[in-house]
Amino acid sequence: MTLDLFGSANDNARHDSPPADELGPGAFVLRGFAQSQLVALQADIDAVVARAPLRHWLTPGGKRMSVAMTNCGEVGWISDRQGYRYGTHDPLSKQPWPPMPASFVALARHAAEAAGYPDFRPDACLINRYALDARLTLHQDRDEREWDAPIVSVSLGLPATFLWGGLRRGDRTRRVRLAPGDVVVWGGPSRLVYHGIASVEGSFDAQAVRYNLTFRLAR
Ligand code: MD3
Ligand code: FE
Repeated sequence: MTLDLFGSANDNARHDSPPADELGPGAFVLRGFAQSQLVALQADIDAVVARAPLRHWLTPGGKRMSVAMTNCGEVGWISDRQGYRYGTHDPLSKQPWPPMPASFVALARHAAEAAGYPDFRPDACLINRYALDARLTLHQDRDEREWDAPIVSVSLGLPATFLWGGLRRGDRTRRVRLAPGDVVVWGGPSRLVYHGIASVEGSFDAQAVRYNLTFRLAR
């Protein structure tokens, strides 16, 4: 893959572009890609949450998820006893999900482009909030109709240990630290890789939390 952001070490030095790690085929960590936008992004998250509050979905098995979630965009990810799915309306308010803030749309598109996926137009943005005790067990993202489009993820707040596995649940996992401002783009052969969040790092601020935005083309 030939990408302007991922040139040689010399290129990076000359252009001062953020370093990128290839996690696997088609999956790239853009370290600090959203660093300069963290304050604006958090303000936009807070505005979405004011209209569509964070909530703990039930899994189809009836367990309360430890991660609190909400959505913006044309469709949002929902879980309840009936299963996992995307829907146009917030089941709590019965209103359509709030629109994606322009800052989200632009960031998702630019990050995808930097990783070699031009013209990414997500219709769904899942907002995840992790308190210190929250976890996301190993899973695949397969509720989307379109598996050719990448997924873009943006980390804010507390750092976390991300688990990066393989195409089978039992494949061994790598641990990757995701810090605020890191953006990860998963596409191609990595789109259906098993992944999760093992732990969130505490800090001196007992109130602090982690946020993650995931942008998807769901339908
Ligand atoms: C790899 N969220 O919402 S983002 C999720 O940090 C989810 O909140 C985690 O997994 C979080 O479904 C991880 C990274 C991520 C998202 C989607 C992926 C990694 C992925 C899809 C395929 C492969
Ligand atoms: Fe996921």
